[in-house]
Amino acid sequence: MALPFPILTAEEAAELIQNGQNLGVSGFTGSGHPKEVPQALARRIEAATGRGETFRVGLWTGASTAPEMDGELFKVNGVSMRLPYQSDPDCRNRINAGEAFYTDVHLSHSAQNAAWGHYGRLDVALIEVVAIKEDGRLVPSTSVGNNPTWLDIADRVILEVNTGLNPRLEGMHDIYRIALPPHRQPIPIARADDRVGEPYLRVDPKKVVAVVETNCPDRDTQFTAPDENSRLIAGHILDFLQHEVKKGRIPANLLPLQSGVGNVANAVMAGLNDGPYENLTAYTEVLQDGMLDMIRSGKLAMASATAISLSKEALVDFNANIGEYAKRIILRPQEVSNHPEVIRRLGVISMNGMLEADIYGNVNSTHVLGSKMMNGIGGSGDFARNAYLSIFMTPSLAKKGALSCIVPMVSHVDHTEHDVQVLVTEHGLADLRGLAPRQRARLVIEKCADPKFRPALEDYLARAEKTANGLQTPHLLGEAYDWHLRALRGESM
Ligand code: 0RQ
Repeated sequence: MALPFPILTAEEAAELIQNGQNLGVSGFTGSGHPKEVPQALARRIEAATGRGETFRVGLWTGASTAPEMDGELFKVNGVSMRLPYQSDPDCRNRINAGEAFYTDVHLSHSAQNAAWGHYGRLDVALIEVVAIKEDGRLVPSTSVGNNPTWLDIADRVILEVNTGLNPRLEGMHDIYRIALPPHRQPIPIARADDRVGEPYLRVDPKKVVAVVETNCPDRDTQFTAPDENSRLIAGHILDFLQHEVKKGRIPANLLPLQSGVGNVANAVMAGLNDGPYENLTAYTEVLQDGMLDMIRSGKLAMASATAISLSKEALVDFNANIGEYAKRIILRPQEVSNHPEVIRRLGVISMNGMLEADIYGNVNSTHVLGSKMMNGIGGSGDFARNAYLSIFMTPSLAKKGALSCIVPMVSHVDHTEHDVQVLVTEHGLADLRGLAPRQRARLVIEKCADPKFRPALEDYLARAEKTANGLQTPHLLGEAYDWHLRALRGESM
């Protein structure tokens, strides 16, 4: 059956998007985003603003995208509201200049919030796919993200069919739909490798107003070789996991792993790949190079994620051996990959980066010096609250040693002391489970703080214990943020 979808150019499709509309766009950590319509839209916005007209859209994605999407649209100041996670420098600059609003929301919540209408009406879904089947089902791209929901709730749909992607991605996805309450049922995933849905996205054909053919690769993610700090952090985590296995608290093949984005996370994977493990599994959001290496070496039996985000070299390997990888990778909607119910049931071991932690174990993942947005909470909260083990890691110092990543009180809280079980820096690992705040503070200072800042933290704690108005979580409220104030003045903390 030939589908009656209009085949349009990117320019023609961009003409279908109007000022003030909300766009639900595919894309998660630089993979699976539309490549050409956003650029055509940016040109249309630039032309309109050149004529003195206002042209701005709301932009909802799965997570971060790439320069040809967030970058182009934010360069022309064409986005009034962005959610739920971003990492593009142009996007970040507009947010921090107050020129665009940003709603930083847990990745697992974004689809249901949108379906409930909390973000307003979704006018257009703009989704990259690998192919459209004869019966209208869609072969998803390198990320699934929020696509099922965007396709469901949008008034109109524009599809980018990217022939540059590997057609053998077909079959790798598992699209399971979660109904809204009161119709919600348990998600029947009991193991990370359970398939519970179907490999295709579905769309009401009447809503499809344009199909645009593209032939573009995903953004490639650059990973640097693990630096000394990353290797040390990875080493502490590996020793800790080994200790937990010996204690009989986790099995020899560990529990399903979730790993955040970036070089430290990748270094931990490299460490695990060299470790004594077999038959590991992953229940995570993003599959990066490190996990691909582990699948290739046979250490990682399978990985469930919502996106594949690889370097150029890893992508070559992925495409060359996709038949083998397809047996071991499942890509799910992000409301399933990040679902609290499944994360809790599987007992995930969660490892995420952070900007700073305080001596009591509260973690700031998002705001530089309290006010300035970095990327967003992403999936870190979905995992931290519900994981069997929630681990946060960072080098102990930032900005050439001027900033301590261990502070008396974090300048913004993303993960509270109740959700943070383990803190790790290059100096050591603090296992906070079962400890009261003052016990935690001693351990965090001893194990995680850089020696340069340790005496000042010890002094803060000692004076707080003497003079605070209570000894559960002693603080010197007039002084707690002096560290950040010094940094804001350009001084060392
Ligand atoms: O800034 O590049 O301008 O120098 O923060 O720091 O050390 O490169 O760390 O790449 O591992 O990212 C929390 C941002 C860490 C990331 C964060 C400055 C530092 C540098 C980055 P410059 P690094 P990483 C799964 C899970 C939230 C989302 C998440 C993140 C920049 O891990 O976005 O976990 N997490 N999702 O100089 C001020 C400090 C600082 C600091 C570092 N204490 N104060 N600035 N920096 N520490 C993925 C998804 O959810 C999609």
